[in-house]
Amino acid sequence: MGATSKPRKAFPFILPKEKPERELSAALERNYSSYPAPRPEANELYSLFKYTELKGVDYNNHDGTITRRDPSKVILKDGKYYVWYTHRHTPTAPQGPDNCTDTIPARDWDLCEIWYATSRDGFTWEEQGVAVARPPQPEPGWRSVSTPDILEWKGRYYLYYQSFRIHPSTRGDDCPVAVSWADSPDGPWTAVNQVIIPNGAEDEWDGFSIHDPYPLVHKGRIYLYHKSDFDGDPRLVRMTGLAIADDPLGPFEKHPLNPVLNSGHETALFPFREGIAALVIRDGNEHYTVQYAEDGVNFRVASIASLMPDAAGPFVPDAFTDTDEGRGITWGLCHNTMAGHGRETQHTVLMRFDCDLSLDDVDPEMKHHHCNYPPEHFYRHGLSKQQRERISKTTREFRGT
Ligand code: AAL
Repeated sequence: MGATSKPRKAFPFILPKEKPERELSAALERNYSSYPAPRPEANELYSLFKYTELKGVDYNNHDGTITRRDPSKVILKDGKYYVWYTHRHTPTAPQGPDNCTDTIPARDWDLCEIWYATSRDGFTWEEQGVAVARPPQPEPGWRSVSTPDILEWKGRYYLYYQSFRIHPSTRGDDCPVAVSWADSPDGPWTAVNQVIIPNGAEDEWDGFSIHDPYPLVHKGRIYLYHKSDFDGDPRLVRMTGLAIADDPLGPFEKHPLNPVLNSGHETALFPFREGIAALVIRDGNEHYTVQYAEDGVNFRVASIASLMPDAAGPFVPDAFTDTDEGRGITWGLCHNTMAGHGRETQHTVLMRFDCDLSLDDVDPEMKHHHCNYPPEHFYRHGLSKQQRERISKTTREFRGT
């Protein structure tokens, strides 16, 4: 401030609800222009996430032989909730690429089938068994079918899923997306033996893997979001793209602006107001954010969250109603890949999550700004042996000993 300029009044104690008419720092400017509200409590796309263990599902004493993971969206039909997921029941836990066989899995989603469960309250689930089995060799999926999601379109149901012809450690977890259809969520499911979303060319972002298919109905069309792993230097980059069709069996047209989300892994999406909101959960610069795109394509960060659900499959009542007033979500199922009694028995369990990302429900407890973790939680993220050695070396050098 120059010696002659007028002293300015400090920023007010009460946070203005609207952007004040004054010069703002970049952070304050962003607080008013980038987020739906200047405080998280009033931000409809901000929430805490709370977790509950599911009742009714068994994991063989968590010995690693049973896994349930990558749940679909939850749908409600005739008073019952339905969910589909990857189910593995193998003689042992995954043994890695060098020790796997036709019955011993390489990875947690190898040698799997797609199973489903129903529930009256969303907490207790009754497993109903297989929805989509592995087809005979050499059809896509003979090695494993995994990571399903559901679409309801003109009274018929469609399950999109990853269909492996090689075990998922063979060449970077590559697989195409396949589809099966049924007239009822209870099946029977008919497999369509064709690749629904083909990979791009080898030098394109989706040249090798198309994972986590996630269909919604938007603007009268089928919007199918999916992830791809690419780049590979030093580790794969994960982003989310969009393919649009007028028929569930395609052709799906890849959006020219793909990838449409610069981060995310198993991204979950839902209609929100006139657009689409996304839970951008793991990986990338914008992991752990909730984002929003009025056009379903140009996403912007709407909130930053903690302890978000991995592989969320929310209950999205208006996923297929072609709404332009999306109401949001309050719960769903997700997974945690760290179950078991250590490395030898590591497997994945389904869990329930609750949140308030809804225009209808108001749950002030979900709008608190932080989660409290005990010290043990932090110590579990401890230093590796190599890190301890590096730190000791640097410390010795620093102290000159
Ligand atoms: C998940 C998903 C896909 C991957 C594997 C099983 O995180 O992204 O489904 O292929 O892991």
